[in-house]
Amino acid sequence: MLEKYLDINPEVKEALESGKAVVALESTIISHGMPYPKNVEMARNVENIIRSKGAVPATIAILNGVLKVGLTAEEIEYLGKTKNIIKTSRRDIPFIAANKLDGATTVASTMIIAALAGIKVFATGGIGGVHRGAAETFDISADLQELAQTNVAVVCAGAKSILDIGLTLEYLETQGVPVVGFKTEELPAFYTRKSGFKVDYKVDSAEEIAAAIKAKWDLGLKGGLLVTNPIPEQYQMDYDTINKAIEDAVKEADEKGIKGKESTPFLLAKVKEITGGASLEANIQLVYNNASLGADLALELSKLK
Ligand code: PSU
Ligand code: MN
Repeated sequence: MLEKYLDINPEVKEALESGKAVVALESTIISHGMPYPKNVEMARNVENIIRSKGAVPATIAILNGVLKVGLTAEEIEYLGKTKNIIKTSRRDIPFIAANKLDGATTVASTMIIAALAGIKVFATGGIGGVHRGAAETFDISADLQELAQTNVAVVCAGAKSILDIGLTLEYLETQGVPVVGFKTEELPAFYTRKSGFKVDYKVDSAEEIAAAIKAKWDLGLKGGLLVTNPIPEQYQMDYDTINKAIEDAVKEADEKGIKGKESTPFLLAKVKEITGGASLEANIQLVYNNASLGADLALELSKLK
């Protein structure tokens, strides 16, 4: 039954069958998170980074209604270039699949498809979270619920302040999702290494993360683990500059009445525009850094089986 919907490419399939390290990658970051052609270049480099570490990348998307695990260079190019690719979260999957549409997967839907394929590690840039003003708008990303229920470890660069970072951490606590900091006690804030918030646990190696995630799943505790990996020092942005840009972007989104699934893509594009592209460069570098840690984590996990 699943074969009707799920298509795992031969390289990924072979890797999974022989217990090799595989790292899942999302596609909303390609279609809605970055402009063309930088998005495609980023996606290609991320796959190369993972390969250079000895792991296998599996970029995930829905094409013509099929849940694809592992994309060709042409498919990545198509996702990066084509307008009107549908940003696809958990609630969208049934419709996109049944109607044979093209969907770019968010963190939530990438986790779902990775888990269906048997992939345990997923690297990305940023996850969705509790938005500022969520007490009024109820805008809480489905990514957080997914982390609560789907068994995939997600490597990201922390929570950025387009979100309410404090509320995002509270939500994750309620849902039982461990938030670990890679070599840091402070939660990184995506573009910057500092946020003013603490992680639950500091870890100093991929091996330590692998041991924790194995313990979680061995004990039957459902759900993921969020690894927050600070952007490398040399690429981080000035704290005040980025926060001012985010304030202005959030204000403009409010004035324009941007809401729902449009919110995150709008804010990212606005911040990029306000910072003259500097935020995009930082974003790309932090994704590379996460891909590298994701590969290390997948390699460590594959040793534990
Ligand atoms: N944050 C980023 N870049 C992104 C996203 C978030 O820095 O591309 C994307 C991810 O795919 C994430 C999604 O899962 O936005 C969250 O959207 P929403 O808040 O609508 O759930
Ligand atoms: Mn939302």
